Amino acid sequence: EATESADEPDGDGSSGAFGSAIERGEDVPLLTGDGEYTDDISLRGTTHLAIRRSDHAHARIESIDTSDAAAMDDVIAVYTGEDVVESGVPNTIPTAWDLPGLVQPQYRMLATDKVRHEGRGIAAVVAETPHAAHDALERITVEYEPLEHVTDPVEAVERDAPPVHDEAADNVAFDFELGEADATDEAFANADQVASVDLRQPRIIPNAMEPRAALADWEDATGKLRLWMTSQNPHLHRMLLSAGTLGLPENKIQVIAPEVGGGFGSKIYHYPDEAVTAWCAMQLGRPVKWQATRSESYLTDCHGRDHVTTGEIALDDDGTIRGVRVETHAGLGAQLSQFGTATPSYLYATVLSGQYTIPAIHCRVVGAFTNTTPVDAYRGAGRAEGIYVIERLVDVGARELEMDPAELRRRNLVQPDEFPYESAAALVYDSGEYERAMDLALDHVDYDELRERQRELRDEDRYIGIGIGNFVESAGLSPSGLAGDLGSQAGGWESSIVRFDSTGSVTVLAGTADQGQGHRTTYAQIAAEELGLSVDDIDVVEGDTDRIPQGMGTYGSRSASVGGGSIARGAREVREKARRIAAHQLETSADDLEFVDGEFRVTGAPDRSLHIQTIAHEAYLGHDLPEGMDPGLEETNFYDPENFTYPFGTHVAVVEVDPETGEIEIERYVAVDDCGEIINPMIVEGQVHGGITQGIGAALYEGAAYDDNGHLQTRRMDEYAVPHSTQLPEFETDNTVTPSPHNPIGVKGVGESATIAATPTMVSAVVDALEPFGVDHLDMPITPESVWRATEGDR
Ligand code: PCD
Repeated sequence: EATESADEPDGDGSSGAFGSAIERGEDVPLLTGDGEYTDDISLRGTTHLAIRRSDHAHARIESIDTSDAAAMDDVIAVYTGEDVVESGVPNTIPTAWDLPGLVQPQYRMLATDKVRHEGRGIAAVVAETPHAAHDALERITVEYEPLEHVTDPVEAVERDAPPVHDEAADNVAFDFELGEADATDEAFANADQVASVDLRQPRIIPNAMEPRAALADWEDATGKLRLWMTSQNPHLHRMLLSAGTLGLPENKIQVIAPEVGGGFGSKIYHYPDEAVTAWCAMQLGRPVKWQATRSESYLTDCHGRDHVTTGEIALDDDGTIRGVRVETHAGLGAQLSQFGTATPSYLYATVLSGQYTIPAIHCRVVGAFTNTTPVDAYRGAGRAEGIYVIERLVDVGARELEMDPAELRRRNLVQPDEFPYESAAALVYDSGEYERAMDLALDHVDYDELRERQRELRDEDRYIGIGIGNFVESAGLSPSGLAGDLGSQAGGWESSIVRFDSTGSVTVLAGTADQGQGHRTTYAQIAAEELGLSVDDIDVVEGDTDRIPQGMGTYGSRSASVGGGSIARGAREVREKARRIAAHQLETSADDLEFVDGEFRVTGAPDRSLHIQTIAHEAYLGHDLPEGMDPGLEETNFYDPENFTYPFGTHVAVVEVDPETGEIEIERYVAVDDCGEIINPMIVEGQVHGGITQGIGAALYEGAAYDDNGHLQTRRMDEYAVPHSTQLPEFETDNTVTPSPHNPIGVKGVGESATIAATPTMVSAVVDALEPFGVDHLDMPITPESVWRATEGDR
């Protein structure tokens, strides 16, 4: 059931496009193998790049001998980090988010002096075939002086830990604080009860279906670089290549993201590898292609999470939350990835209020360098980690008070009339009806009856658990001014072009870049709605910086709200120009025109009308336009959101745990999500399914592990457990609709929501099942072994 919105899509609604479960037009080529991915693209004379990587966690490079490799058949060139330095390019992988006191060590395209994590690139081989390039890697001889290493973020900042960088002897990249320390201490001192939890959120490896890839083409005569790559944000890559690594003028770089097979955060960043690909093409004057292998991806795609946290919650006996205090050590890996600083600081600490009214919050985050793969955003980025902490705290708080966990949540929810709600963690939530979504989710499972059943089953030695996950997230990154105040080196706006072609079809060019989300369908729905057309009239173009001059890209669940907001605004401007042309040609005033079914009709004289597609034709003919009006019918729009959007919802999981075998069976999984106005319910449901799956993956199966030598142990798909469909229940999804009051089309993001919700929900469920065993918390991934160990004494 939808609430009324002041800010619904503005069209007349007659196209019916916005809000319907239109099938994804892009799927046919994707599902039949016709989609064109980076590796499918071939240029004449293409050569192939392979990268020699460090197999040490930490070592000084004594020498690199490339002569054997260079002499091999079909090998064209072998380069080391020194060659890149000598070429004189800026050679800097830049940080995109500054923090007070941040230590920013040098980060080059290829290592020169030291390697600081396993998988760090040290040499590049270009050959006629991919096989020749890979074979030659083994013939490069590298002599190392191994150094002591550290992989754990807490151990890294202990005294005597080996420094990853000389610039940060204590391995502290930043020491971040948010909230009021004194007020929080006072809240804790005055509260009736305090509960706490120590927890770890392990490293997650993104596992996009398509590993990263790049194809670079350098045209010497014009000094132009064309780079096809697996990018979530081609314009950002263009900027970072220009200002950071290669030093080419931005107008001499074209970045193209063709089909991209999933990203989940991992394809936001400017990695060394794609820059090396481009640099090699510039040296050789021939196209160069790099395609990561799966195990290369495990070693080099930015990992997610890696938090070690102590959280405390202060409560009164009646269940009122008085305060929350959190201290986290966040592993950053060996180098700072672009948003590696923002993810565990601002994106994390600011959601610690969750859906609750909490008067005092204080959070400290120590960002630590470790000899591991760099860490950055992974689906839910920061907000997933933060919501996990507050939801675990509410659960342990409920145990402490012996109160039902749903009841404790309910007593502290922010109420609908409190919006806009400014939390003690510095965010202003735009709108929400938390209790309505929570009730709906609990009704789906008949919560009270289920609790009854849980009690009965316990008498038979059967243990079911009911997990509840309430979430709210800051999506739609981000208002540019705010981002700038907090240290961002980039804006948070989005840009689009809405263009009528002269025969009446429409092209929408968008600065975002899809990796499977379905933008081509949903953007067409937005434009169709605003222009009174059918989605078939609209073609959507993304992912090419030469066709779409500006953009910020796809991450932080921003494309629907910021990208879609921009398209709606552009389409409205187009419609208003068309209205003025119609008024002129119908010899009436623009105010006297109604817009119905794509037609401007004179009020009271509906037979006098002009269709917007006819007007488009007139606009390009230019024969009969209003005095002073320029021909053409297209608008470029830049939309800078005034706030984040705040999707929310409640997920509920019902599990049965067998303490004898440790087996966890998911009986039911209910997700109620509120992402404001829904553009396409089928796509939203798909986003929720994928999100739940990744959340369950983190809770029960996934997690990267390093061994004592600093080697990644989970480097293949049979060593790193992503969930299989057979391990998942049928998901039961539902929605409430609370529009965002400030977004032009009332939408909020949804891409990350379910991952944020599912992880705490699942942990809550398993821990709830094990209450009779006195288990208050289990760290992820909760494996049968960890269940078995936790129940050992009591079985
Ligand atoms: N929607 C609708 N409605 C609403 C919302 C939304 O319909 N209300 C839809 C849209 O349009 C799109 C989708 O849905 O289509 C999504 O959206 P969003 O939320 O806005 O988001 P985006 O921006 O588009 O995207 C992004 C996200 C993220 S962030 C992530 S991680 C993930 C997700 O997305 N990734 C991915 N999802 C997905 N899917 C797929 N298929 N793939 C991928 O990769 Mo980050 O920051 O990067 O960490």
